[in-house]
Amino acid sequence: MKRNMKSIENINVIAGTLGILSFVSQSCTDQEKKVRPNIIIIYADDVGYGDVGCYSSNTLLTPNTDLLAYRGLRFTNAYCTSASSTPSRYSMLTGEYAWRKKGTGIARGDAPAIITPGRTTIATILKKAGYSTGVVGKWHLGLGPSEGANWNGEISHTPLDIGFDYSFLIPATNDRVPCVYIENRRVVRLDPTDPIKVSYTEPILVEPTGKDHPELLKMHPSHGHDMTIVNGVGRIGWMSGGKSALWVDEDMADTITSRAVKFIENNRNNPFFLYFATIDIHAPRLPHKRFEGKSGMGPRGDALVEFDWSVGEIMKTIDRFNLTEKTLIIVTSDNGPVLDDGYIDQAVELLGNHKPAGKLRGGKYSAFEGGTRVVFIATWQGKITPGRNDELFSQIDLLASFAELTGQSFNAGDAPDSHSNLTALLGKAPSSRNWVVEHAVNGRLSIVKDNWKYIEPGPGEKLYTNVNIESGNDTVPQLYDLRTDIGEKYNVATDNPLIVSELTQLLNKIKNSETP
Ligand code: NG6
Ligand code: CA
Repeated sequence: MKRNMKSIENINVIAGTLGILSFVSQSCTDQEKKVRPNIIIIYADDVGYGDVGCYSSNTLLTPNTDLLAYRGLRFTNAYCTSASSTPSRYSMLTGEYAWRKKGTGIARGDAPAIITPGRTTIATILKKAGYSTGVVGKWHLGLGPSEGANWNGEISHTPLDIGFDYSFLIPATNDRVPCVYIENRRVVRLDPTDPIKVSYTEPILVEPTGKDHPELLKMHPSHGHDMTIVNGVGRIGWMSGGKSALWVDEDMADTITSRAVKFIENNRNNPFFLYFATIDIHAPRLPHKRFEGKSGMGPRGDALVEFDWSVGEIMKTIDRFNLTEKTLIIVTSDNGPVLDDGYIDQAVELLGNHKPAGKLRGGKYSAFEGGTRVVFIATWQGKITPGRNDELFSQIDLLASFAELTGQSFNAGDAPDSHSNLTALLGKAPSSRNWVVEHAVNGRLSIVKDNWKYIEPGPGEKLYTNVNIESGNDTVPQLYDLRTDIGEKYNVATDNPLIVSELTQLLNKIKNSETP
């Protein structure tokens, strides 16, 4: 089980096998940089590495996502930074690892803004470059000042304060109150005579809860999710009021996709950046009736079909305005897959042969690869040569890569962990990154370098029993040879003490912010 690290250092250079990129050393031309393409990030929620057709799942049809991959680059070695939503989103937008900053764990629905107004983000960079910037969908990065958002008036500390010109949000997750949309600084369709109250500490018992009134539920919890009932679903947190503003889960994909399409329509004549964060496929999975039964896998599979429909609507809009050669579209996910995430929706029972994490071990929350190695597709017709890209890529580098693409600079300290990897993103050169750090929900860090994966030791249960996901926790150091053991089955740490020591030191350096 020994493998010499030095001997594999060059393995990153991809063989010219059919469908895999081979590089004729190219950098991005000035011409390319001047193009200022529109940039769209379609950010899925909880979509796993094996959850779309083009990542080898023949068990589920995702024709639009597959077509996008066919027209562009399908990355096999791309990572979000964390195995849950808030930290992944924080890191991607700011270019700073969430684990460096307190208060970036899974946010409550009443959390204050986690990214301080004025902070450098992907949106501020692109706005400086002359882009119109918009965010539509799941936010989950807090809103309002430290005392909390004013749900009944003007909301401060929103995406509009960190570089976005337009925002249409669900504040946190679809299983957390408040269950309302927020457009720019206001709750949509709020009746001022029926003000919203939100609490995560003291029960507000004006409306029935899932705990006391299970007979009112159309979707039952398997764990948690038994507080205020909205649209027949028990949520995390309590709320009252805002009746006219409450969302209907089954219409959510339609609602946000139409806002995303409108944003593109309105900005089609100038460069735009759209961060479209879908609600699919996070629980509660309540896709629109027209997707019901389409996957044969119950609500989780149907939500994936709905997700793919949203991807298709964005693609159609870009095609309709002849923008395919002017638009870089990225599809990726905030963390790995989970089946039962708190609602009884037969995700486990109806799974069949489908493998949400593909060949990877673990899933959402986990330190194993299933937690953070994600679907990542990049298309830009005429600029990105279609194929498969096995280069190491991390969402943390999108900020600096977009800055390079649009000729913008920023102070290194403002986005300390983001380094441009533009040529790898566009498939023109090997990755400029030779390691990535992964962050599990319990805070545990792992590092991948030269196809070795090291997980730091520490306490914690091995199985998150509620969700039935292996955590990746162990009290001893873990080392996996991903080249031969992508499923992280064989811990070879004791056979390779030098590699363990090298990776431990590298991880410590990164933790201490020294640029290695
Ligand atoms: C967990 C929730 C889970 C989900 C997750 C956040 C319980 C028992 N579990 O705490 O259902 O909401 O937080 O998911 O409440 S994420 O994709 O937004 O990170
Ligand atoms: Ca998620």
